[in-house]
Amino acid sequence: MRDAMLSTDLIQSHNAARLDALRDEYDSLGRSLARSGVRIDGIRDAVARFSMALPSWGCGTGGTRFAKFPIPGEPTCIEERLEDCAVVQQLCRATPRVSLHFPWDSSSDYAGLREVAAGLGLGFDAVNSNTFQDQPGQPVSYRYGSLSAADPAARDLAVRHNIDCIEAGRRLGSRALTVWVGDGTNFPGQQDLGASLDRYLESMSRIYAALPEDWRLLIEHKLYEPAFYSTVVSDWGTSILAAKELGPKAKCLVDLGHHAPSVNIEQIVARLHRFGKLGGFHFNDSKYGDDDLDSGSINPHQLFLVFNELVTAAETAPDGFDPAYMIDQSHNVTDPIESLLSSAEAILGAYAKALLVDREALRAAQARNDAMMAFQCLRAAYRRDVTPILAMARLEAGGAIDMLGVYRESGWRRRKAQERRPVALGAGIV
Ligand SMILES: [Mn+2]
Repeated sequence: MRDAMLSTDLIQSHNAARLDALRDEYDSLGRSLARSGVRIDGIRDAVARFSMALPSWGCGTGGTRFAKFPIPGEPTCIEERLEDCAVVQQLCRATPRVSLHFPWDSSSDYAGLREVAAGLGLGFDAVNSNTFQDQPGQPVSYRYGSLSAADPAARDLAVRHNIDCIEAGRRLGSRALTVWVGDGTNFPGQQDLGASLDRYLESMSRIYAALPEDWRLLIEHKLYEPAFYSTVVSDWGTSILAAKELGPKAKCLVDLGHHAPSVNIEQIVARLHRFGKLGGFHFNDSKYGDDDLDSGSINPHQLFLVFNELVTAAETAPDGFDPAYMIDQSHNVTDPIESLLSSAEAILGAYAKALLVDREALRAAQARNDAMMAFQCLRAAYRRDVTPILAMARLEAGGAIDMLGVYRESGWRRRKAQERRPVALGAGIV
């Protein structure tokens, strides 16, 4: 990294004061795991290899559709959003890529932006299109839909925008386009439910045709919102059917908050993998029907069970297993950098626990229909406190043992509040 965002001296002195305690806790956990036949260094190394993307838009306060409450010093442009992502990466070392959203992150010089990011130690992950809101001066509105709109001019505009996103992504070094549309209806009878899906598929096939050879098209579904009666791509069933219809480069993206409450998401993950269509994840958490809360803040057990399926899937993947992982949440009451750090830790923790599952014992218990011992295999792994493993992986990669402690002491946000122009109040973007 050419330009470290935070003082490396600060990180080193913070780490030095915490190193003995970490070693003690890591060694103690290592002895305990060894008694179960697990090598702690192997888990640490696997955690160190895991990475996820940061959403550029997650660096600002999100708000809800009612309002947004900006904080002083939040980023106001793509370059400042990249700076904040670099702070997260510098401290946690598990978020080396950024996912951009167009036109929010539009630039006249994507090659230049790629260089700026590289200078900050960052690359780019999937690019995201936006046809769920109109832009100033837009010739035709998405009010009644975009890729599935009845108006062919709205569909053309939405397809064109997605192809522009691919072009921008190509220059940034991305290799995937994520498409989510808010298209749907608020009234029974408002649209023909079959015809609107046909129009969506026809538009998506035009986007698919523009994909470079080594790209993936990630289809994101969402049960409802902003449409409250019917949504065109509402569930994983629609998503996998669309992905199969479009071709091998089309895969399904699972956003943890985009399901009905009580849906078994880990089973969906297993199903999508079984049919070769598991393409990516958006991590967040949900209490009711939202997709905004910090990863692992409400139901960390569900996150663990999702990772349990991912670890199983990685073991059985015939030709590599490489889903696009990204954090996708809305920060309304916290400093976004702190939420992203805390969420990255929750995600890595769920992964580390899933790696601790004794899969041989699990398969044996499943084969003899021993429900209790099969469950105990998962429970034993879930009960472990893996924080020393995560901290050790971070430390060895140059990150901070106590990420939030360093961040607060650095005064980053206070400094940025002096330098950056204030963000206007206004309606939130979810
Ligand atoms: Mn999402």
